[in-house]
Parts: sequence; C-alpha cells; structure tokens
Amino acid sequence: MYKEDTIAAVATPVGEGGVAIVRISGPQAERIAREIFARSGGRNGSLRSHTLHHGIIREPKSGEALDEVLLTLMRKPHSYTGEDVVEVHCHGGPYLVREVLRLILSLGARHAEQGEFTKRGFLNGRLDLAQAEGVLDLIRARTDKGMRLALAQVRGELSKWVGELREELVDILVQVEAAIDFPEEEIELLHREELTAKVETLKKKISGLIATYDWGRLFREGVRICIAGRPNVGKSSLLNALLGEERAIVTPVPGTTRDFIEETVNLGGLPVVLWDTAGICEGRDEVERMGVDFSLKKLKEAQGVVVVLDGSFPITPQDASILVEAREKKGVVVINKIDLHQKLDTKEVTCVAPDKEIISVSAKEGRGLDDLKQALNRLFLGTQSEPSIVVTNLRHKAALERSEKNLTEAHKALGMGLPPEMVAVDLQETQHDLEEIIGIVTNNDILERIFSQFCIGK
Ligand SMILES: Nc1nc2c(ncn2[C@@H]2O[C@H](COP(=O)(O)OP(=O)(O)OP(=O)(O)O)[C@@H](O)[C@H]2O)c(=O)[nH]1
Ligand SMILES: [Mg+2]
Repeated sequence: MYKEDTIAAVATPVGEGGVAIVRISGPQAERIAREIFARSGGRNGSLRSHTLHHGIIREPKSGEALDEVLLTLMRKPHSYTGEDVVEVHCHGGPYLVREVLRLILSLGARHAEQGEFTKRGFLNGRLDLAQAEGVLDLIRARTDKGMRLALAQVRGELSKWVGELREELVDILVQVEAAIDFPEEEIELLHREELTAKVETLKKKISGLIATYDWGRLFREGVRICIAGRPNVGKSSLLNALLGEERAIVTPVPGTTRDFIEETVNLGGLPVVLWDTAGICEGRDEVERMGVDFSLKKLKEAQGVVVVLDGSFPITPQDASILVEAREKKGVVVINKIDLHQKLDTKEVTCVAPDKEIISVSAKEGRGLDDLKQALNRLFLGTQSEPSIVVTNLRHKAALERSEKNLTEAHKALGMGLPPEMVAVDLQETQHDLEEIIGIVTNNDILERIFSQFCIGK
C-alpha cells in the first residue's frame, strides 16, 4: 500500500504564473534538495527546517543555474505528508517548471500519482480519511458556503463528531460483551433497558447527521428552478432582473423566448440555477409547440418553480393550467408588472394554487426582488439554522445509513430479548461503519477511489 520511496510533482496548475511550486516528499527529499540548491551567500551547512531559503537551482554536474528560487524544507513528522517535504518556489514558466521537475526526477525521485501526497498524509496519520476528502472538496468549492463546509471538514470537525459517536458505541458494545463474558453475573438482564435507551439516543444522533446531507447538498449543487408562465408575462425580464444583467432577450412580442436559458444566481448564499423557458400556450407553429413541450419538460425536471403571472391582466385559463401543472413542485407565484394598473385578482390565484406564496414584483423597475429571493431561500432552506456539522460526502452518508440500519437491528435484538451475542454482532457492524468514515478501517479500493479524484501534486 505504501512504498517508502521519494515522490515529486508540480503542485500548482500548468501555465504561466508568478510562482510555481514543485514538491518533493520522502526520505530522499533533503538529499535531492541539497544537490540542486545553492543558497545565496555561499552558505553551506544544514538547511533549517520550516524556513524559507533563498538561492538558485542548478544542474549538479555542470553547475549551470536554472532559476532563482525560494526553497523550504519541512522535516518529518511536521509536514503535510508526515515525511520530509521540500518545496521549491520557482518562477511560473511551464518550461522552467518542467526542467526543475526533470532535474529532481533524475536524482532518484519518482513522479507522484494523483493525490499521493495527501494519501501519504493519511497513511502517516497526519489527517484522517474524512479530512483528506475535505481537502478535495475545498479545492473544488464554488461558493463561500461550500468552502466553509469543506474547511470545517479539513479541520476535523466531522471526524471529531464521528469519533464521539464511535466512543458512545464502543461504550455500549463493552457492556454487551461483558454480558457475553460473564453471563452468570446477569449484567445483561440488569442493563438491557439502559442499553436500549443508549442505542436509541445514538441512533437519533446518527439520523440527525444523515439529515444534514440534503442541506449541504443544496449548497454544493444548487437548486434548479424553472421560471414558467404564459408568453409575455415577463419571465425573461425576471431572469434578467435577478441576474442583474441583460442575459435574455426581452420584447413586447409574445413568444420571444423559444429555447431555454440557464443561469446561476446566488440567493443569500444558496446557489440557484434558474431556467427561463418559452411561454406556455397553444403553440401556433411547429417551433413554438416544440418550445412549449420543452418548457413543460423542464418544469417537470426542476426542483422548484416560479410561476409568473401578469398583474395587469385578469387570470387566464392558460395561467390556471400552468398553476395546476406546477402544483406538485415547491415554488412561488410571482405577480409581475405591479408598476401597471392591476387587474389580477389574487384570490383566484390562491384558489388554484393554495399552497404557494404570492410575491408581487416589477421586473421592469426591480421592485419586490428581495422579497422573492427571501421567499425562495425560505422555501428551500426552511427556517432551520445552519447545522453545526454537515455531511456533504455521499460515502459518509452511505456509511452513516448503514450504521443507522445496524443500530436499528441491535435495538430490535435488545427489545426481543435475543442473546447478547446477537446484539454484539450488530453493534460491531455499526462500529465498522463509523470507522470507515474516518478511515480507521479501510481497504485499498476505497483509498484508490478517493485519492484518484485528486490532482497530481496534491
Ligand atoms: N410594465 C412592465 N412591463 C414589463 C415588466 N416585465 C416585463 N415587461 C414587459 O413585458 C414584455 C414581455 O417581457 P418578457 O420578459 O419578454 O416576457 P416573457 O415572459 O419572457 O415572454 P416570452 O419569452 O415571449 O414567453 C416586454 O415588453 C417587457 O418589457 C414589468 O415589470 N412591468
Ligand atoms: Mg422570454
């Protein structure tokens, strides 16, 4: 699983940049650094750890200088990988960086595989598996919220919580195993009720943790919302107003939007993917009919809907049928064009769509947009405040679900008065599930799958 050789890779993206970093990790890292690096001022002697040193990179044989660099050595165990690590901060030219790496490889280092630095960090106990996965999420984060959730994971908040759940479980398991080992003392009978209560409490905590996954996913993936309505009600105008730019074409001609347009907006930290669609009506020609079919399809696919009505007209049968079509979806009704004389009776809207909040806006004048944003935010995030720990990783969620299932079995076994041996099996399974999250127990397949998602150099 772990070869004790020395690896090297470029840690920064390919391309021109102010600085690029080439990283070396392993027992030969310091030796290689000393062969290629000449410190300024002709100083020899040993390199101080965790210090930036100024100097040049040169070909060891010819002495020819390649670049002026800063170099740092981080002696084990206080490094990212837990091994001796050297980082060369050279100028960020692609050719130059390649040459520095080539030199390092020619002196006995092997080119690192994807995620191999982080994997070594994990294998050397510098970070657990959940933290390592957090590193990947952090690199991939697209919103500030996603970034904060990932950072919390890297800093071990999820691991700490899972560790505490595991402690509680082990505590229960010890009592059950004591009942197996010393049946004559009737520990089992004495504690059965107490154990059942403890299993129950633990199960609740795990269920709570699982529930945070959907919350976290909203922030990672965003919510897909379809803006639907009959032609000319101002759907594209609303999209533009929410985006703050003229993205979609707006004209007084009904049937302006034919295809669909997708844009992402940040609604109070919640990434929302908005779909502006063609107005839904009896299509007059083939193209319009295709557009309408597509709108209805998108409406079905979306997680949420904003049905737009024109406030300057009474509600039409077409409006009503769109509201009915959107009944099953989470969403709001927007009455647009409130800058004009109003002819729409909101009671009629409530009749057809009793569950949907009505928001009045003027896309043209930008009125009511904050109310709309807040309504959507409330609808998808609820009033619940941000959970202190959030599960964002599907692997973690699956392991938690397995542990929940096994705990349920243990609970049943206790309730049915089954022998402690049977209860212990379920509890051991639960322990295994929890340990998989932080990587106390793991196998090569899981590691391979996780670390192959990283880039080389991380
Ligand atoms: N007075 C007023 N006019 C608006 C408002 N919103 C949109 N309009 C006008 O309504 C007309 C249609 O707007 P669009 O945004 O193209 O409507 P749409 O629903 O996307 O129309 P289709 O793409 O044809 O389905 C344009 O002339 C807009 O300027 C508003 O809040 N007030
Ligand atoms: Mg349009």
